Amino acid sequence: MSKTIFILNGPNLNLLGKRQPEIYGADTLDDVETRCRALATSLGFQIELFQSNHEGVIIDTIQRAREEAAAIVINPGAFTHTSVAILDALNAYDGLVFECHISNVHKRESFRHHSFVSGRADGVMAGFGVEGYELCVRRACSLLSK
Ligand code: CA2
Repeated sequence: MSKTIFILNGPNLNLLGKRQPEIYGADTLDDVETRCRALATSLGFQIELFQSNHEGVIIDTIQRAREEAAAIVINPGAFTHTSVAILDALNAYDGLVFECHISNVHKRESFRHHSFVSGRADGVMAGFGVEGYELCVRRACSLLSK
């Protein structure tokens, strides 16, 4: 079984730590990658972190995960609330899926309350800041080690 976990990030998450720190915090995506990699390595796994502003690229990466990753941690960004295509790609993936939102989407505008991804996810994280990514990686490693 693959020991790789893909961490996928959708549109605008390349701006993490650079804009709107009051909502998304001061850590960058590079910081998230460093911490998730250290955690995964300590638990005997490896991570690959991706970010794209393009829906098709995210779908291509989910399809690649079918061959290369035992779990996906995904923050689809705004595509969470719009993309049936990302849901279809995740439904074609057999491994574990964790949905991770930095902010508590349920405390925000009503259009952020619905997620197309949640119905496929094995777990959903929202409002734990960027620590949520590490919690998802920890859970994935725990389930994959059983
Ligand atoms: O809370 C989350 O993680 C979100 O997935 C973030 C998305 C938003 O559309 C979702 O409703 C909730 C937005 C990502 C934008 O990321 C930025 C980060 C820093 C500065 C500006 C945008």
